[in-house]
Parts: sequence; C-alpha cells; structure tokens
Amino acid sequence: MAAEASAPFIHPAALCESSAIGGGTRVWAFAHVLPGAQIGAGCNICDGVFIENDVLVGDRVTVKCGVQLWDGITVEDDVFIGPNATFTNDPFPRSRRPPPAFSRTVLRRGASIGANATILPGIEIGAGAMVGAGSVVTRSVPPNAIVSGNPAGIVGYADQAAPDAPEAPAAENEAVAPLGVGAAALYRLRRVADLRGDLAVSEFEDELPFPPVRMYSIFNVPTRDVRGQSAHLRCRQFLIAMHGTCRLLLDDGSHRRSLWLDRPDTGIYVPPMIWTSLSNFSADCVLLVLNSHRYDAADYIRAYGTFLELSAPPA
Ligand code: T46
Repeated sequence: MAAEASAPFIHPAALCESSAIGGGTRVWAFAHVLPGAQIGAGCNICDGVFIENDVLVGDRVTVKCGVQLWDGITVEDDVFIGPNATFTNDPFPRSRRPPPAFSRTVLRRGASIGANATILPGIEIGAGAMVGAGSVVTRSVPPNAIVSGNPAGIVGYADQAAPDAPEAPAAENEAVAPLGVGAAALYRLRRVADLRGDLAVSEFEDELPFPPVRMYSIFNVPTRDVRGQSAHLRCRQFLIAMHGTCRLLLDDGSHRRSLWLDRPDTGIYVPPMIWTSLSNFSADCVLLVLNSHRYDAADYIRAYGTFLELSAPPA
C-alpha cells in the first residue's frame, strides 16, 4: 500500500518517543508512545492513547481515543480497539509493588474490542473474535467468538457461511444435510416413535459416515467453559447431544458455522481438518462423541493459527 510505504505521521502535539513506527501509521494529538514500543505500518493511534515500552502492535491496527496499552500487551495485525477499552497487566495490583513479571495479553489477528470493554490480565483474545462494548473479559476468548456481558460469555460466532450453504441446518425430512463447512454434515437418525416413547437408531456400518472404534461423552461442563478448540488430522467424529444443549462451531479455515446441538436424534459429522469449539453447555448437557480412530494426542491441532496455516490452499 502506498500509504504504508510512506513515513509515519506524528501529530505535533503527540509525544512519540519510539522510532519503531511503521510507514503510513498516524499518531494523533496527545498520544504518548514510550521508547520501547513497536508499532507496525498503516495503524491509527488516536488522540489521548498511551503506549508503554513492552508493547508490540502489528500492522493496520486501530487504537481509538483514551486507550492505554500497558507493558506485556501484544496486538496482532488488523485489530480494532474501541474508545476507552481498558487493559490490565497485574492480577493483584498494589501501589508501588509491581509483580515480578507483567501478565501477557495477546490480541490475535483481526480481533475487535468494543468501546469501554475491560480485559483482565493474561488473556488471549482469539483471531477474529469480537468483544462487546462494556464487557468484562475474565477468560481467554476463542477464535471468532462474539462475547459480551460481565463476566463476558460467548453469545455467538462471527459466522462466515459458504455462499451456497443452506440457510437452516437441515429440513426435517432430509436424512443427511451438508452444513457448508468442508464435508461436515447433519445426520437425522432414524426415529421410531410409539406410545411408549421415542427411539433413535443408526446402523454403524450403513448409516454413519464411518464405523466407530471409540466413544467418549462430555457432561457436567460448567456453562462458561469452552471445550474442543481443536481439529483432527485423521480422526473423524460424530457428535450427538443426548441430553441438554450446547453450541458447536465448525470452521474449515474458509467458512464457519455455529449451530445448537439439542436433539438426541440428530448427529453432526465432523471430518478431519475442521476446527471445532463447543460452548454454552446447559447444566444437563450430555454430549456423546463417536470416533473413527483410537485416542492419539498427536492427531490434534490445538493452535488455531497452525490450523489456518495447514488448511490454507497451496499458493
Ligand atoms: C473434540 C471435543 C469435542 C483421553 O484420554 N481419551 C480420549 O478419547 C479423549 C477424547 C480425551 N482423553 C483425555 C485427554 C485429556 O487429558 O481427556 C483429557 C481431556 O481431553 P480434551 O482436553 O481433548 O477434551 P475436549 O473436550 O477439549 O476435546 C474433546 C476431544 O478431545 C476432541 O477431539 O473434538 O472433545
């Protein structure tokens, strides 16, 4: 970009003590940047921002008025920080007694922090996540999650549906419906209802996308906890909420979709290389997961950045 190739603009009323400011970055009036801070190209550092020494800011970052970035904060490319958002770096602050080391806070690529939100120390805000205005964030936020409230909880995901993805997960009469995220699909199990109640059935060999060799269940999950947050290299999975509800995020690196699991007669097929995240568990939720492979810790991708790299189409 031409603007980024140019010199930074430092407003005459700014106090910019750092020389590590990228091309095209604008530092506006009454901003104070300490000598150790590093700021990338094409950023907008608005009036009245304070940036300490041990701070790394990537490219194309917007920091609105009245924000302080303290020692220990890393802001990756394309992050937006709304006006008066507050960061902290000491979990137990006492006057004139700094901690031995400040907690690290990382805002991953493309995240947005709403106006006046408060981010507690040592937290990672995942890539593409969105923090609602005025939220108090007490735990790390998964990639692409939308959180709000005090304490902030997941209220949705920044979905990015495939253009040809069906609007609703599936029509009631469809046995298998694609979800528009890789080869992930929704399966309606065969249901047999009579006066004694309902029965849902699936023949492993004929009606499931793979013959399972392992099962596990997840239950007693505190509502605010998030599970999964991983993708598999080989293992295929089939998820059924046998009781209660939870929210599943599916992400193939290009398209995302979140849906509620809330029926014991419906399963979600998750092929390899689909990032999954499970949140918003009801207290009574029992999630059953069938697997195509035995447990293997080496089969997991647990860092979203690595997942995006591995799932990117070859250049
Ligand atoms: C997934 C989501 C939906 C085992 O020893 N055997 C197993 O089969 C499993 C699944 C886990 N473990 C051990 C490994 C860990 O020490 O149980 C512990 C908790 O596992 P994890 O942190 O992976 O749990 P979740 O809920 O984050 O993820 C699990 C599955 O591992 C994962 O494949 O997609 O549920």
